[in-house]
Amino acid sequence: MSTNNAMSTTTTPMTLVDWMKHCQARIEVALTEFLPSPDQVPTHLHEAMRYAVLDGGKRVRPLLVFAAAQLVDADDAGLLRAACAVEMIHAYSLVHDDMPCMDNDALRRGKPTVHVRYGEATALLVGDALQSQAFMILANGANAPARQLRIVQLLAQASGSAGMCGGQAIDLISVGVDLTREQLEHMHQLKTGALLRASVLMGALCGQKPDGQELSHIELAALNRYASAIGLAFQVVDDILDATADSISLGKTAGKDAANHKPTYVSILGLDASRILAEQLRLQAHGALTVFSPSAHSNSTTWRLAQLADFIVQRSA
Ligand code: GRG
Repeated sequence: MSTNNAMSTTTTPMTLVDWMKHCQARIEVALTEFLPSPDQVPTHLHEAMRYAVLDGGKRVRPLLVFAAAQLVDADDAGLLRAACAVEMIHAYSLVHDDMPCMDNDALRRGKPTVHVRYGEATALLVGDALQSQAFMILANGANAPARQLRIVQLLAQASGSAGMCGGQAIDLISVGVDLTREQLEHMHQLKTGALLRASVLMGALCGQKPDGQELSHIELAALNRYASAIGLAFQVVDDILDATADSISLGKTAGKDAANHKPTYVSILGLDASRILAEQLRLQAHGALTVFSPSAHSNSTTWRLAQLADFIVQRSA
């Protein structure tokens, strides 16, 4: 069964949970293959890279790649490369974010952070090497060259100073600062939103539409609106969970935002208004998808994207 298939081999569509499990299993296998072998020298670095990436996390970004690829006829091998590349960038960002020079955290994905387990110097190198590995995976990809180049550009833009790194830089200088809601939104669109947006667009660029056409500007703009809404929703929910959930459920230290005097949606809007905002963003995401079909039903190409918007807002970890 294809990763990209919205339906099971029978006519009954897979539930979201089953589809996620199916995709997550395929992602795990592909990540295992795309990471350097732990037997390869320097073995301690390769072991630490695998520790950082494998066996943990929700894999939201790869799932978005798969879901967006349902709009096109995507080749499975190219799709897995895009999905694994974006997850490696995400894993690198978590490793660096957890280091003492940044967020200084000891728990990630329910286990000790990479610098706690392997030391700071190795953690720094793990992040660096994962970033290189992500682009190596894409460079060796089999998509049509023009689309593959666009995929590389999207990931580079989303992870660099105009995206995730830029957002992280703003985050680091915002501790204890009273940001406006607009400033907070800008920071999160870069820090978290950029990579989620890239995931959606990368998936959509993994093939052509069934009629052999490229996605139109109108369709790409709709995907951008969808991605902006879920990117922000992801962060609003992250802030809500940080304030309301416990460390065991989250697999990372809860309550850190308030403890570190970080501006968040909860600190600026309050808990109730943050929950209302998350729901509004979920509906905005659904609204953007109506360009493709008026409503998301189980045989529409946007069904999984719509379901992932729901998952992002309704998740508990
Ligand atoms: C160090 C360049 C650099 C960037 C760090 C992503 C990031 C930027 C920092 C992570 C800190 C953080 C808690 C951000 C909030 C949203 C977020 C990215 C949460 C973690 O993503 P999930 O929930 O994690 O998708 P899993 O473990 O499920 O993959």
